Amino acid sequence: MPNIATLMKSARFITSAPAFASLPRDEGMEIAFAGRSNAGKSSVLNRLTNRKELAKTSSTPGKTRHINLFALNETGTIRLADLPGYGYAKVDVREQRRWGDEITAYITARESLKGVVVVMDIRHPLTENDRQMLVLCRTGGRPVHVLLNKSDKLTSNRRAQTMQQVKKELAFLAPSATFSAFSALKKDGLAELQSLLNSWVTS
Ligand SMILES: Nc1nc2c(ncn2[C@@H]2O[C@H](COP(=O)(O)OP(=O)(O)OP(=O)(O)O)[C@@H](O)[C@H]2O)c(=O)[nH]1
Ligand SMILES: [Mg+2]
Repeated sequence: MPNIATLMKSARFITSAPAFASLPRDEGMEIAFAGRSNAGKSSVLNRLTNRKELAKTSSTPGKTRHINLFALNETGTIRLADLPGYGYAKVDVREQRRWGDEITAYITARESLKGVVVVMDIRHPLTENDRQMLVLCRTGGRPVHVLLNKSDKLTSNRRAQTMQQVKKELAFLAPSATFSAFSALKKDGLAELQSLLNSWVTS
């Protein structure tokens, strides 16, 4: 199998599923991107695939409302999933709860799911919803990587402090989780993320 970094360049949109039940067949491998609304999930996907607008990004939180799937190979057996963001206050409670249920179903039951990248804004890491997501992944036995995005927003000192803090908290919350700093804007941390994703699909 070619390196995932190479496959990413030929990523194409497959479908936008309004619910877990409407996802395409559960075969092959999938890597999901989860996280708080506006943390930068779609921007991270665009950076990985080197495409400006493969996944729709927005300065208005709550943009991604469906599970958006992208294929990395011709047959669609290697896929990326852009999950709807959580924790956006303006989405009404019923809708938030429904999405909580859909994401729970996805994380626990999607057999092709090889790992979950939980994208966080490095300035506000490990919110209550992020913690719930980590617990959910742990329950579902999914490998997790915490991606501390928007690292360009912090000085290198503050970044190092945050990394230390996150390391401590993860030791309790999700001992097997890995983490790294990233900037979808500046490409910082790209090679590290690519190599991690590659290990998920080749393991
Ligand atoms: N400075 C900076 N801004 C970023 C970075 N990544 C994303 N952004 C900005 O953050 C905002 C939200 O990015 P999205 O990628 O749309 O976030 P999302 O997590 O997909 O949001 P939802 O789809 O609403 O859940 C946009 O204005 C992006 O331009 C980054 O690394 N650095
Ligand atoms: Mg999005």
